[in-house]
Formats: sequence, C-alpha cells, structure tokens
Amino acid sequence: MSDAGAELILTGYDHSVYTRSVRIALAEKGQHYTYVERNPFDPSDLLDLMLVHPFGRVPVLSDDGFRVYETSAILAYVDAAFEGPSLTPSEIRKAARMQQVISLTDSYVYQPHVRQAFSHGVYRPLMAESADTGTLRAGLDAAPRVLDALEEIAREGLTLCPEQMCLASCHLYPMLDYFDMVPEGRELLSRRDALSTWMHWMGRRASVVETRPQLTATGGTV
Ligand SMILES: N[C@@H](CCC(=O)N[C@@H](CS)C(=O)NCC(=O)O)C(=O)O
Repeated sequence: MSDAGAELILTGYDHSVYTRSVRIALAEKGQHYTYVERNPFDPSDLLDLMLVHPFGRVPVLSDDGFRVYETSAILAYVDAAFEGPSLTPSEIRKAARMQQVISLTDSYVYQPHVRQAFSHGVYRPLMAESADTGTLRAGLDAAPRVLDALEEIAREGLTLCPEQMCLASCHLYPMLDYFDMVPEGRELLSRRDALSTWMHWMGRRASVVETRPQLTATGGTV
C-alpha cells in the first residue's frame, strides 16, 4: 500500500476521457489527490506536460514522485496501491474479461467513438471548431461492430455488469458516455440491452456523476 502521507498528483485535462477514467477509479477508492489541469492541445500547457509525459499526453499520476503514465497502467496502480474496494476481480475469467475490455477499449473504441464520432458530431460544433461530417460518418460506421462485441461481453455477465465495479468499467465508460451524446450514437447504444443496462447503472454512480466533464469552450479537442 502507498504511504498515506505521500503526495498524490493527477495531471489531466477535464475533457479527456482517459483522465476521467482515472478520476473515476480514484473516487471509487475514496482516494484524495491534487489535480493539475493541463490541456495537451494548448501549446503553452504542452510544454509543462512534456516535463512529465514524454509524448505530451494526459493523464499522468505521480505518487510521492513515482510517475506513471498510460491509463491502463495508472488504473492498475491505483487499484493496487490504495485502500478501498478492489476494482480487480479475483475470479480468473472475470479478470481476463476485464483485461480484454481494457485492451479492446484502447484498440477499437477510442478512435471511432471519441475522436471521430463524438469529436466531429458534438465537441467541435460545441467549441465552434470546424467539424468534418465524413469523419463523423466513419466513426458511426465503425461503431456497430465494436458495440456488438461489447454487448456480447456484457451479456455473458463476467464484466460490464451492474453491481460489479471494476477497472474495465472505469476505462470504458467515459468513452461511451461521450458517444451517447451523439444522437446516432445514442440510438446505436439503445439497441444493445446489456450494454445499456450497464451504462445506466454506471451513470448513477457518485464517482461518475462527480467526474462529469464541463464541456465549455477551452480551445482544445478530445
Ligand atoms: N495511451 C494513452 C492515451 C492518452 C491520450 O491519448 N490522451 C489524450 C486525451 S484523452 C491526449 O492527451 N491527447 C493529446 C494528443 O493527442 O496530442 C493512455 O492510455 O493514457
């Protein structure tokens, strides 16, 4: 366990899905921390960010000087290092599915659902930035196959289920929450019952409610 008096600092960006994943996990653990806001898309913030992250991205967690980046690694560290309910199931198949969802989220969810559909369907228009309908369409076209895979996993009942908070839920939820703001995305999600049931359960958790991003113009992107 991490030293209770050690300084814990999370460097992140409020609009970032990956930052929110870590914030959800820290809230689930009941862990206090200092939050430093850095917009990786703002050149002046990027200079500061490069001092703690070699690729200039967020989030970055520093625990008494021990620095971790890459969200999956941060989440695993948070779960292992701090008191509070475990976010990793002990049952082998549940743990395997959890890891599968975490990897799947990075490989197949982030780009189409967040960078393409949400960014060009909701975020850029909201920030009065140019949006590309072709990119929005490409994200929406790629989504059904990914959502079907997630639905199959949720139906199986080993992870992405109500009452089973784990690191996969922390990792994935912020991305689908953004995708749900795209009207066509909401429609696609609503046709997947098990995934929708898990989304609704997640949406009511205090950790999720208190980490909801304030989507106001900052001149960034997601
Ligand atoms: N693989 C990284 C991805 C982090 C990431 O891409 N974060 C976004 C914000 S959600 C970012 O910093 N983007 C800045 C950029 O693309 O230059 C992780 O798992 O932490």
